[in-house]
Amino acid sequence: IEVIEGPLMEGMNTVGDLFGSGKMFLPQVVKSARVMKQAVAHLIPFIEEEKRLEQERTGVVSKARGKIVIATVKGDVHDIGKNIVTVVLQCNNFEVINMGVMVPCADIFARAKEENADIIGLSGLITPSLEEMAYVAKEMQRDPYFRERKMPLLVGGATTSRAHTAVKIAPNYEGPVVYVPDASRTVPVAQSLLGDDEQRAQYLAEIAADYERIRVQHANKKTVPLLTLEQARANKAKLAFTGDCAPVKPKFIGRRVFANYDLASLARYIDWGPFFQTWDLAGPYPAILKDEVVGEAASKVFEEGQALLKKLVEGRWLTANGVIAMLPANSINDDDIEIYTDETRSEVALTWYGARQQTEKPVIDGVARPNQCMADFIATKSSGIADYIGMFAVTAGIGIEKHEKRFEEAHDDYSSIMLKSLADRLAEAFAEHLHERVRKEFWGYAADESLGNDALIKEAYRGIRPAPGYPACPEHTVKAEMFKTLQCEEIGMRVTESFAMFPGASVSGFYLAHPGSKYFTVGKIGNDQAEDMAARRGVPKEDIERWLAPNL
Ligand code: B12
Repeated sequence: IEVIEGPLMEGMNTVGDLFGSGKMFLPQVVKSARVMKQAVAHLIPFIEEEKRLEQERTGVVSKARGKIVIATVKGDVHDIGKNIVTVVLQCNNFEVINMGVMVPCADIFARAKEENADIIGLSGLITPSLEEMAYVAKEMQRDPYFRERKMPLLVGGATTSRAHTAVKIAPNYEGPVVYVPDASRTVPVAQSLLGDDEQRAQYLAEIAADYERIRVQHANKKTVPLLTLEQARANKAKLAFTGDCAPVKPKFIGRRVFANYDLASLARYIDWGPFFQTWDLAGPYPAILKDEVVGEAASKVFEEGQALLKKLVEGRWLTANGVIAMLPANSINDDDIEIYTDETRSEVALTWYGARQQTEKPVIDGVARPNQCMADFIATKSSGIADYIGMFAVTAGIGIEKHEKRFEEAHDDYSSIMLKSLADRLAEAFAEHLHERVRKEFWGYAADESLGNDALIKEAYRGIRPAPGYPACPEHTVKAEMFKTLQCEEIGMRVTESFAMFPGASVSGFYLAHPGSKYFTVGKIGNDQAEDMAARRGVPKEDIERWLAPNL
């Protein structure tokens, strides 16, 4: 205990202070934590014995600063952010029980009770997880164990926000609910929540006032003027589907599987930008390597990332599998894309229901900008023009568990997080690379395209690769049908009940080839569109309201 509480804790406190004041960066913190964890693991048998003797002697049970049960919610597979938060809290002498991913509410509750936890922390990356978090808060309210203790609930992860937490999660539970934007903020928040009564009361009052302000602002928010769905449709993007813009028939119709894809060829397509985002280092790549503030930390983590990448490629640690399909398609009902099983176009494989922009568009040089929808980029069925669409699902995460486990057993969170972030990069690189092959070979509408990686990252090619969940197509549910059509189980991929993909390092989406197709943000849509979509899909309007909640 002396070794831990003396030199090791002193070291970690220095790391914590430097991190808190922006003089040290996340990779260094996670690495320092590795030293601490490995040392503690070595000392634990001795400590347990000492603790037992000490307890026997004094009757006093020593305690960490607080115990936090943390989990990625049901249906969501992402855990890099949550694992980083775990490490940072542990560095600061909090005891953290990290329950992993896709954890149902009941399991979180059972564990929190069993461990006599002080705080519950939830993480989520995609929008369906927001709803699950609101559900957990409701259940905490229903359960007297949490309600009476007013056990704090922390909320974090890429799609969560202060506004969403204040408006949609906090009102469900009378205990404190706090949104935490990043790992470095977690420590002061946990400290305040578990501090002495006065500190806690003051912090809770601040949070309550802040969230109340947000709720009032939200309620009074001037709603952006929306067109009716009918008006928006009348102002759709009107593209030509003849001449140079006539649809090109893909080289094959149907599905093609790419199993055990060569990792070295994928590594060349990596976009390193988001890699630094994972490590909380801000700035564009490659300039970030020379950045005055974060350059040194960025260069180091980059170098170590490259080294692990080399190892995992050479040692074939991961299996990359993918599947694509090229299918006939036409747009129907203005906003939807009907995708057919074959050229007879008699049997529908699936319909991709689209959301259309409804905000009023500016008029530039006398021309109103269009109210776009993905369906605008595919020829209408009534035009009689035979158009096509592509679909893909790729993963680079098969086989990752074994290596993650190995690192975790060695108390090496740094390498475990590094490995996950590289698997994610490879999955994206796979999507980029297959898309290039689709344009040049399988669809073949850009056979002589010749672009370097920078140009690919800047999307300087014809056509787009929208992924369900992205701003142009914010609705995730289509993945269930895509996965059926692509027969993804054959390549070891599946969707969860919240439409996240498993393994985590996976990407899926559509290929659109029209030269005028581009990404856009759907943004706010109206109630009339929710009603119309419910009717088109034959589902209750409440389902649409749930699936498109952030847009409504
Ligand atoms: C890298 C990335 C990926 C990686 C995986 C990321 C990962 N492993 O976490 C890959 C390439 C696999 C991926 C795939 C997809 N992605 Co993505 N992805 C991103 C990106 C660019 C960065 C996310 C990231 O890694 N950030 C760094 C980590 C460390 O941050 P973090 O997880 O948020 O955690 C920090 C904090 O949030 C906080 N925190 C996190 N959890 C907790 C918990 C507690 C208790 C506390 C206190 C704090 C806390 O602390 C952490 C450390 O500071 C974001 C865009 C963005 N700007 O965020 C999109 C984004 C998250 N992705 C998105 C989508 C849609 C997808 C896909 C569904 C697309 C698709 N159809 O293929 C898939 C889903 C994959 C699956 N398995 O289901 C959307 C989600 C939006 C939505 N509407 O749902 C985003 C926001 C992009 C966008 N603008 O549309 N993605």
